[in-house]
Amino acid sequence: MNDIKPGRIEPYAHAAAGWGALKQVAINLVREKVSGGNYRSLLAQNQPDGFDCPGCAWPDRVHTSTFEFCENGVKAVAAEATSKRVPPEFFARHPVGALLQQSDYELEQHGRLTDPLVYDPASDKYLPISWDGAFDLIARHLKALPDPNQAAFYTSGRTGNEAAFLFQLFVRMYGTNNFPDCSNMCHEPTSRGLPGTVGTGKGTVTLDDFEHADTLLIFGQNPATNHPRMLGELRDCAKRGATIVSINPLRERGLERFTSPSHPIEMLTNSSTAIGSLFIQPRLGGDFALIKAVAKGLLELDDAARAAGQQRLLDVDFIAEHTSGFEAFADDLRQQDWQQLIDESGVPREQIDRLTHIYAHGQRVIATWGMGLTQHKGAVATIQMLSNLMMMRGNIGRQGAGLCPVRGHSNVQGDRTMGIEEKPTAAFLDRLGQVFGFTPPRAHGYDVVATIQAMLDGKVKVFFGMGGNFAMATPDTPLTFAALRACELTVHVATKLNRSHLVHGKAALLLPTLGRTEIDLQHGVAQGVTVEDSMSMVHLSYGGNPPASPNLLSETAIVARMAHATLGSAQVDWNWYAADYARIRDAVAKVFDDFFDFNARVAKPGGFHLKVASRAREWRTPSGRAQFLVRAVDTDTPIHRARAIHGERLMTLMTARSHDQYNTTIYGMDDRYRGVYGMRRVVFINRADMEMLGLQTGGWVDMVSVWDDGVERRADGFLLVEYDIPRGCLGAYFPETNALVPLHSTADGAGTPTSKSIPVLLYPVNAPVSAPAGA
Ligand SMILES: Nc1nc2c(c(=O)[nH]1)N[C@H]1C(S)=C(S)[C@@H](COP(=O)(O)OP(=O)(O)OC[C@H]3O[C@@H](n4cnc5c(=O)[nH]c(N)nc54)[C@H](O)[C@@H]3O)O[C@H]1N2
Ligand SMILES: Nc1nc2c(c(=O)[nH]1)N[C@H]1C(S)=C(S)[C@@H](COP(=O)(O)OP(=O)(O)OC[C@H]3O[C@@H](n4cnc5c(=O)[nH]c(N)nc54)[C@H](O)[C@@H]3O)O[C@H]1N2
Ligand SMILES: [Mo]
Repeated sequence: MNDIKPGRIEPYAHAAAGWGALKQVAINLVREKVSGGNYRSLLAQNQPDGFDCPGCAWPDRVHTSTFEFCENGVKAVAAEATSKRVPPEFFARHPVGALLQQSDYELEQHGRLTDPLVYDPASDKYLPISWDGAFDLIARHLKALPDPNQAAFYTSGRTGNEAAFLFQLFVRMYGTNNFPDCSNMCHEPTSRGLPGTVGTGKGTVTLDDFEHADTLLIFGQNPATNHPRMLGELRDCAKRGATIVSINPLRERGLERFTSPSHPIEMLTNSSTAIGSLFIQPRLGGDFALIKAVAKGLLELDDAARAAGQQRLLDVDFIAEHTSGFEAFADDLRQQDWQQLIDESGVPREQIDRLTHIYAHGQRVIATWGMGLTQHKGAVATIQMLSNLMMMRGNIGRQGAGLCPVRGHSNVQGDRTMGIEEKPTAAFLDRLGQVFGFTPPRAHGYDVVATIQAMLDGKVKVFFGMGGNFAMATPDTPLTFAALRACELTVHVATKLNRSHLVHGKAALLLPTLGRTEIDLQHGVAQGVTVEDSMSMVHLSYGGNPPASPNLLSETAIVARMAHATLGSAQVDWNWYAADYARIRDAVAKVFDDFFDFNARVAKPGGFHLKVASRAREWRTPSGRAQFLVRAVDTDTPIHRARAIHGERLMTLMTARSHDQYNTTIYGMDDRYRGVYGMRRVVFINRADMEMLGLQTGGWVDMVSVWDDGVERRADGFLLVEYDIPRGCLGAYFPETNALVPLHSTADGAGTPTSKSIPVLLYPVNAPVSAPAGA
């Protein structure tokens, strides 16, 4: 592509956001050839009567009228509002085999899909098909399966609540709970971990709490890239004098200095706000030991305070009134060896003590976390240890304090709330069955990893993807490709072309859909969809742009027509629901008590806050109390085992996002804040490790995973970049590195692929011939 320049590495010397971000916005609008009319859509982003930004799940300050500027939100919107199209003629010219040769970047750059397509094996091409023809094909396949559990239904987190609700209803009436979703690869350890401690798998704070917090602990997150609007909040906290600690193997730029594009003075004077007060750089996966160390340190400080007759550092009233299990937890902390915590966290004792001091003296503490905590073997235990720590000082369920998982996809939390869940509770199934008069399947279904294995084993034969890019987002790429190719039928509902559409089953459909920025007309009436952000605010979103093609259907309409074709409409009149989304919301209100008066409440500007019981100090645990959990340091991880064999040559690799990507969608080749330009095949490494391995900056390596099943997993041709990263740790971008993640390397108790702790060895190579142009 002509906008790929030769690669270069050049440390970024400026604050995050600011003019650099504004320039990128202009570049993206031009690159996507966004038409004049669609420019206006940018102004409607996150406004009361506009659309919810399809970028991330960070909430909006709806009451302010200022345009909350966000470079990466603009990229997401521009990508959808692009004037480029991929009509059927494109597919007539390009067989699937040829498209497979293109990079992920090129595939998405072709633009928006315009018409439903069916794969023709004779010509190896996608050909046009009518919508009715497409739904008949799906229905025929689904009806032919001897067991509904031979189909799996994937959801990516952009799908609105209405489509998600109808989707799960259809799939359960069809007869399965096979709901793999992007959440399985993302915040699943949060959703599985928090119920064990505080009873509810969601965050306990709202944006208002950020105005009152005096201490913020940011674990494993890169907000400058992934949640840029969060930086505005952190800026205000920093200006107020709050202490902000970043716990991250990398010192991410946006957590150091930030120039707010929403504040003209800061922009005009080229000034910036320092964000972070303290940077702690644990080794990859070291957070559990670090958090446990802080808990132990806090307990020791409290013991000393009590002995000296000084004010206690534990919130003894909260512990007595609201929790159970504290004594066992404290005993375990007292017996815990200090040196083990220091060794496993990779954080020196002085820094642990500093963090402990900050935490012990913070009056209102918020802990936030992202993928740096969730994509590890011990992720569930880590999140539970973080809840333990927060409970020790009663930092849950009071103003300015709380747990704040920062979700990814803009409606990933809402989709789960609507029942996109492979392990549904009996209570939910009872209610769903009662409201719609059927017997929902009880057996738990497959998550992402189990779906891939089931496809490989011939147990899942039909794969339906509601958005996303299953082939590239999932681990063990060659294995996943083989799994998809073994299917009888693969179906993808998508806005843009991606590799999942090309790695298809024997029969395949590609169904184009409306994006959230587009007007969704049903019987001439514009429909809004609802979404739930990371802080449980539910609000309406109305697209304003004309659809990319007259032949697009909304996701809701696609579900309804597929359901009608498969199950008929005797029991549920699917198309009646899809004709007016308010009818679906009424049904949602019947199934979920917390959605009472749904239509009325969501009509108010800004919507409403969905009740989170733990925020109200209502603990939905078996004991009815918040539960302290004893958790031991895990010294038998794949990393420990591989290091026992390979010694210090064994490296731990994390795979994260560059600044110019949205998950598997590559917008460009730069990672500005980390100083990488024009390339993606780079690996960040500590200088001492390079010396130890006899490697040099500018050298090239292949990476090979260390796993115990005899399968060779490799990713070849990465440029070494010296970086401030702990010894023994590496960083690279996904999806290029997904081939290295073993399918069965997952988080205990959550099944999330361990994409941030992959044991690898490096092998030097000559510069690859095609270097360095991208994916
Ligand atoms: N522009 C843009 N926005 C996005 C996305 C995108 O791709 N592009 N993706 C969306 C989605 S789905 C999600 S889930 C979120 C993801 O947002 P993040 O959670 O920020 O995700 P990552 O880029 O994977 O980076 C995680 C951070 O964790 C750090 N880290 C890695 N391993 C560890 C560890 O062991 N311990 C600690 N403490 N830190 C660690 C990395 O250095 C990095 O700073 O963003 C959402 N928003
Ligand atoms: N190694 C590694 N792997 C990871 C991660 C990691 O950090 N490291 N992160 C994981 C995480 S956190 C996540 S959430 C997953 C993401 O996994 P997915 O959600 O499956 O992937 P995306 O890249 O977000 O999906 C992009 C595609 O969605 C389609 N799309 C965009 N908008 C819409 C829409 O409105 N409707 C429909 N129907 N389709 C749409 C477009 O066709 C686009 O190509 O990846 C995971 N994979
Ligand atoms: Mo995510």
